[in-house]
Amino acid sequence: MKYFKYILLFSIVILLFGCSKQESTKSPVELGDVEVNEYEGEKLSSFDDFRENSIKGPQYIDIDSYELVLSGLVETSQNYKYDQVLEFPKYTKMVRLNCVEGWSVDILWEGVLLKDIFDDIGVKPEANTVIFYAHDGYSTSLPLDFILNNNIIMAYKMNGVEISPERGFPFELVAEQKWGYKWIKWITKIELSDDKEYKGYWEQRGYSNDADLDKDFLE
Ligand SMILES: Nc1nc2c(c(=O)[nH]1)N[C@H]1C(S)=C(S)[C@@H](COP(=O)(O)O)O[C@H]1N2
Ligand SMILES: [Mo]
Repeated sequence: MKYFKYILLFSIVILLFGCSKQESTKSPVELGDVEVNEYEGEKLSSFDDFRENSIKGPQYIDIDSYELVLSGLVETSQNYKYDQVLEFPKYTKMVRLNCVEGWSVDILWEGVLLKDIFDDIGVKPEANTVIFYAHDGYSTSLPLDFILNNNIIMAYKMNGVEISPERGFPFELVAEQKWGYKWIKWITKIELSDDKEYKGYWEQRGYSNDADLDKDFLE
C-alpha cells in the first residue's frame, strides 16, 4: 500500500474542506433592506433627492444613549429607548414633503402613530399643543387635534430603509399637509402643552405657525 499515505492525506484535505464549507454556511451574511423606488404604481423619490438645509447640518445620534422624552401635560412622563418606540404598532404612508425653497420629495414613510404614544402616557385635558424638540436645537409645534385627526406618524424608515443620520435618524415627523419646516428631524423630546402661541425655530423667524401647504408660508 504505497499510496496509502496519499489516500489518507487526500481524505483529510477533503474532510477539512468539507467542514470549513459547512462552517461558512452557518453564519449567513446579512443583507440590508433595499430602498424601494415605487409604491402602488407611483414613482418614489430617493434619499438623495432631499436638499440638505438643516440649521446645523447633519446630526449623528448615538442610539445606545438615545432617549425620546415625553413630558409636559401628561399623566406619566416617559423616557423611551429607540427599541421601545419601535414596539408600538407600525404604519406606512406615502406622503410628499414640500420645502419652502421649492423642491419636494415623494417618500414611503414607516413609523408609529403619535396617538398610540399619547394613549400610553395619558394626555391631560388642558393640553392642546404638541411641541417637538430636536438634537440640533431645532423645535416646532402642531395642534394636538391636528395630530390626532390626521393620524400623524413619527417615521423611522423611508422607502423601506432605516432613516439615515442626514435625513433625521432616529425619527422624523411626517407632518403631512404642512410645509417642510414642520417635519422636524432628530426628535429628542415631545412636550404636551397648552401654549397655542408657541413658535419654533423658523416660526420665530417669520414663517407661518399654521404652515398649511395651501397657504403662503410667510405670515
Ligand atoms: N432638527 C431639524 N429638523 C428639520 C430641519 C432642521 O434644520 N433641523 N429643517 C426642516 C426643513 S426646513 C425641511 S425642508 C425638512 C427636510 O430637510 P432635509 O432636506 O434637510 O432633510 O426638514 C425639516 N426638519
Ligand atoms: Mo425647508
